[in-house]
Amino acid sequence: MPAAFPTITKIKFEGPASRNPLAFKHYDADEVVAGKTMREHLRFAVVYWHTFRGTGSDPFGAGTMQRPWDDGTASVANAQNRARVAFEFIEKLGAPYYCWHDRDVAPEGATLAESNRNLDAVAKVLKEEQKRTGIKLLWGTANLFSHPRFVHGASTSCNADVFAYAAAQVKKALEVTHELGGEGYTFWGGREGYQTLLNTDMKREQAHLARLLHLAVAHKKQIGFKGQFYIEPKPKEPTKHQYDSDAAACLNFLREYDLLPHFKLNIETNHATLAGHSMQHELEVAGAAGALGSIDANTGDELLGWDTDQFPTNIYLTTYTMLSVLKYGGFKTGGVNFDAKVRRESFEPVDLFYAHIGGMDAFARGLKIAAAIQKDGRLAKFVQQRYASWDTGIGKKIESGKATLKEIEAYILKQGEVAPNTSGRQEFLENLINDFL
Ligand code: XUL
Ligand code: CO
Repeated sequence: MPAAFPTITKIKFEGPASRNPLAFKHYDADEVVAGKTMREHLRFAVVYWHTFRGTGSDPFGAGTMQRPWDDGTASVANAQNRARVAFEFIEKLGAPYYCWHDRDVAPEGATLAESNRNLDAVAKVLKEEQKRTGIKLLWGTANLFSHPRFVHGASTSCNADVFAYAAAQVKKALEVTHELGGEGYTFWGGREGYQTLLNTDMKREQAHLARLLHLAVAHKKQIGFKGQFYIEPKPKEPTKHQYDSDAAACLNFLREYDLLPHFKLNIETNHATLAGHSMQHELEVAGAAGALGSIDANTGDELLGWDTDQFPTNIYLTTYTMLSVLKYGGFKTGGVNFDAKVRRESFEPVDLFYAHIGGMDAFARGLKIAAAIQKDGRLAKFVQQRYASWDTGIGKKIESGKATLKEIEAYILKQGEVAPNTSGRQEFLENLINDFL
């Protein structure tokens, strides 16, 4: 097979002074930062659906992407060829992982049996390529939203047969993920939500979603799949309201249905924005619950109110993201999956390289800056000292649950008035962060 990117060789680290657009300026995979290499910290994953299936179409116009290796057919042979191209790309880029939906890697057939055969045929090539290159699968997932059968949702459909179809599809996607040594499996509720409450039994739909997840947990055990399960919050799009709306809603749902021990969250930046939160907020909600699993690193456009899935280039964003990731002990099974697409106007194959190099460099800088802030210690110390009144005396007693309201009242009656509060020092802390950028 001729090379798909014949003029591009392996992307190297050349350092910040380099002016080569096809080189890393900051991501040096082997450089040790805070005790681990950057490769181990960041665990970058290339996303199959946007990078190899994205056409550049939008609601106003057709696809624009130039992908000379693609013959434009939905044949298995084309999908297998595309898989080889994907590995040429990922290998030249030097990312250690990739992620897919079942229907991105292999074409949907006329029946589930045919779709499963197609998936097996492409998975065979994926497995060969993983072996040849050492690139691994960060997570797999099933596309339960593109086909018209999922018009009313998948597990939350009003039609039980649609639930059954979705469950069967999840079973197969789990098995293929397992076969390919996937380190995780993600559930994003593509159409698990509603357009209008007038036709919706919300309680029943949510119970059905939980049922699917319980079935997946049971099947995972049965086939001996040890990978991590993730839920990916998103508040809306394509439905008006998605049940997995944000990290807090996902955690509440998982707790209510006794699923929390089996799941962590895959937090996506642009989904946080759509939920009216910052990425850091979502990471902190997940991290505090011990459920920070992985991230989808795309960002939105501040002036557009939809999921634009852009590559991350904002150093503040990557710094705050990595501050939270480091704070909660770093990625275990998860990583930085881009889930981003090049702009419709960036249609040449080389743009895929520029996009990923930029995202990887932005995260490398974020990691280095966050590690330096952590090592400096002033930020963490400030927060610790801010709560010092809880470490002794009445604070300690209240926190540990040993004080009654009566005792607390007696304490404050004796005290008279509380000691003056100290400043929150937001500006001081913002300046402190800037010292490291
Ligand atoms: C959609 C989205 C998905 C999930 C995987 O907004 O982020 O692509 O990451 O299904
Ligand atoms: Co995503």
